[in-house]
Amino acid sequence: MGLTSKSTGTKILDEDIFKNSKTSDFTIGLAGNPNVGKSTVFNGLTGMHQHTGNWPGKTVSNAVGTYSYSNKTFLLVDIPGTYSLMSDSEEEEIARNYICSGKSDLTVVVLDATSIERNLNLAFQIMDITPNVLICVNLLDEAKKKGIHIDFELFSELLGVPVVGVTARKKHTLNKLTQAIYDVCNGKIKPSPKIHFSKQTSKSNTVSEILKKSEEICQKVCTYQKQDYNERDRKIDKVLTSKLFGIPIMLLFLGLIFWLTIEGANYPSQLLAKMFSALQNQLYSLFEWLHAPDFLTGILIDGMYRTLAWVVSVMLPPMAIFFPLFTFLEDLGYLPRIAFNLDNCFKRCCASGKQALTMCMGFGCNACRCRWM
Ligand SMILES: Nc1nc2c(ncn2[C@@H]2O[C@H](COP(=O)(O)OP(=O)(O)OP(=O)(O)O)[C@@H](O)[C@H]2O)c(=O)[nH]1
Ligand SMILES: [Mg+2]
Repeated sequence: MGLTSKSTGTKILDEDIFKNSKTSDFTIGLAGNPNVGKSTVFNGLTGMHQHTGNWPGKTVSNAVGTYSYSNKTFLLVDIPGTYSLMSDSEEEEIARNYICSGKSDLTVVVLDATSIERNLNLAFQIMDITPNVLICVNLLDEAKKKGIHIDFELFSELLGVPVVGVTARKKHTLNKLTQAIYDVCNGKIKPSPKIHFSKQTSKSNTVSEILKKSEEICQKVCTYQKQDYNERDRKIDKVLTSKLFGIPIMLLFLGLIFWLTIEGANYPSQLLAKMFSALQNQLYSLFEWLHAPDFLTGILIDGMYRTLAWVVSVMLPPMAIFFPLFTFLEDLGYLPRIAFNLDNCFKRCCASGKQALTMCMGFGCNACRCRWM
């Protein structure tokens, strides 16, 4: 049983999903909290290149791709991350609308293996809407590093729906997921959720009861080599997101990155400009030797070559410095903290802290625009 995949484009509207679903045997929605690896799972299954990034809010619209497994075609919908079906940011509304629309034959809820307790809240809400749920616990490599062990059989038994564990970055680990999706879609496995968010809340009339239930499940299915596995991260988090130090540390980091980018880019920019200028003289000599007409020299060297050389020498060095530095902050896991620190401030102008990150990236283009003007 081989897996073949086919991409069908990104940023798809709901009508397009409907059209595509007609040509596929099953439609699968990929839901979950932000930054749990949904797009990485999506890319692994469909062979597409959806943008992934270590910060919440990377995917802001539905994207679709298809893959085939055992003579069946599956349409996979990568939904923007959301913490709850009650959230109200634009991309979270897109997620909620799609999940609640009932357009999927199966909803795969992706959980972060290192924060199962927090992630389960959304899973319960989805199980309340549809019984056709499969839980995919991702980031098993990170969980292993932290000494977290998960009993998948017990997990599945307690929830009443199939649970599989994957490390989406390693494609071969997705085989279990493809098999489980196939089995559920073909009726070999029948999910039957045991916990219902709405029923529980009406009984006890409090959401905290549900949270207690999510906590109980976690205690049963997760075993920790070190109980204080999260202690160091929490201490660092407290400082990085504190009211007193959060913003100054953020300004320091971003200031340092911009300074390194602006100052550091001058040297390679000058070097590239000199190199292109030397090459330009050689090109003039070549065109003269070829007796090329003036208008051709004007178009090709004065026009195309000089513009291209100028753009490359001005734009390439800042990008070559800024993006690796930004990726370094991303790999450190600092970007979601920036989003958190700026959330209040951004909310005042009806935006979200997550937008700060794309805004930071946009600064490079603003600077270039100013120079052009
Ligand atoms: N170590 C590790 N990292 C992973 C794994 N899967 C995804 N990641 C990383 O986790 C980060 C988030 O992945 P995405 O696929 O963008 O997450 P997402 O759930 O689509 O995020 P949103 O679109 O913001 O909701 C990226 O940096 C991925 O490279 C995994 O199995 N192991
Ligand atoms: Mg995504």
